[in-house]
Amino acid sequence: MPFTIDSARSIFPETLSADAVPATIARFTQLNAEDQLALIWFAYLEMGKTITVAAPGAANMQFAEPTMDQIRAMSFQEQTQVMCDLANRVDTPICRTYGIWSVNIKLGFWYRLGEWMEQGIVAPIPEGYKLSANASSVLQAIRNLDSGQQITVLRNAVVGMGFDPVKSGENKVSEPVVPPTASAQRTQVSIEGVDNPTVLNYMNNMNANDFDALIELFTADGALQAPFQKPIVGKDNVLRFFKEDCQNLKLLPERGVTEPTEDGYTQIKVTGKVQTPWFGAGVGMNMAWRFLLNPDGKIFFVAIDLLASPKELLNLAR
Ligand code: ECH
Ligand code: GLY
Ligand code: GLY
Repeated sequence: MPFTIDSARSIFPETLSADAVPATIARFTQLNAEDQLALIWFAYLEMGKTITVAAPGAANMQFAEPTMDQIRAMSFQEQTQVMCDLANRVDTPICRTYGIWSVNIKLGFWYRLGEWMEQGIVAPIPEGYKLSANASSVLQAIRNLDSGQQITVLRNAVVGMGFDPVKSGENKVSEPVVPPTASAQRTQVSIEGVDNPTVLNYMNNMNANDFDALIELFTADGALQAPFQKPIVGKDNVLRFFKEDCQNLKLLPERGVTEPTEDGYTQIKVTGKVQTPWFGAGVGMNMAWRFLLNPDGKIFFVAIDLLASPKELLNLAR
């Protein structure tokens, strides 16, 4: 076999991903808990002026409810302690519960806490709170990002909180899986420069939440690399990721390039936009997909990158 997962990761090396996102997260993580919470509060309020976040569905929140009720019943001081513990990743029962929630449940939890902070049910950020100089500079760095990068920073900040001693894969708590879109209601993408059926089926099955069909496009040892993550390897793990973290995404691929490579393998790069159910059409993230298909047309590797700038949408160089 001419490729390993590791060598596949560097196909289309010219692709410029948004390194400002992990760089900002790294700086954010260095801040103390009070600054982290206040910074996100300020960033979230500012972003709320231009983009609208969708309330999580009730069915998606049922797993967080007991914890939410517990927090609601606490004093302001206790609530502040819980939020600081989450930011500090302390080993507490609530931080462990939070640690095994899927990304969407974590986001939904904070969405609800934010509402409660506004309504005076949960301890607010103290009036007149002054960010440290470092925190102000991180907030400014976030302001300078495009909206797709901003929401990725917020998401990754929330994902990093809590305590997960084993980085649980299997025993994650996640929302119910929605049924796939009925055939008659499905949309079909078209991609300028790409007519490869595997790639088109990948986009169409993802858009239809048809993860059982989607996973059959992969080789048994195939891998998927999400933005700023290590590859997820093997069909079982990739399928679990789809069901947990990929519901109701909207993939809007625009253009791409296909080229044969070693031993009958094919590499295909596609660029376009992606929308998350949290922001819908309000935020179009500039993305690239870098596929490596085996001689049978199965996906051996696909990397999904958040691009550094809209200019990168036109960069199809190998
Ligand atoms: C408050 C103050 C105290 C602290 C906190 C607060 C609340 C913060 C809140 C934040 C909410 C943030 C949200 C962010 C959502 C971001 C979603 C993103 C989604 C990106 C998805 C992508 C998908 C790409 C993929 C593709 C594939 O082909 C394969 C799969 C996959 C204010 C209280 C914390 C409430 C809601 C960035 C890019 C295309 C890789 C998934
Ligand atoms: N409203 C976004 C979600 O529940 O996934
Ligand atoms: N940060 C993008 C994702 O993995 O969903």
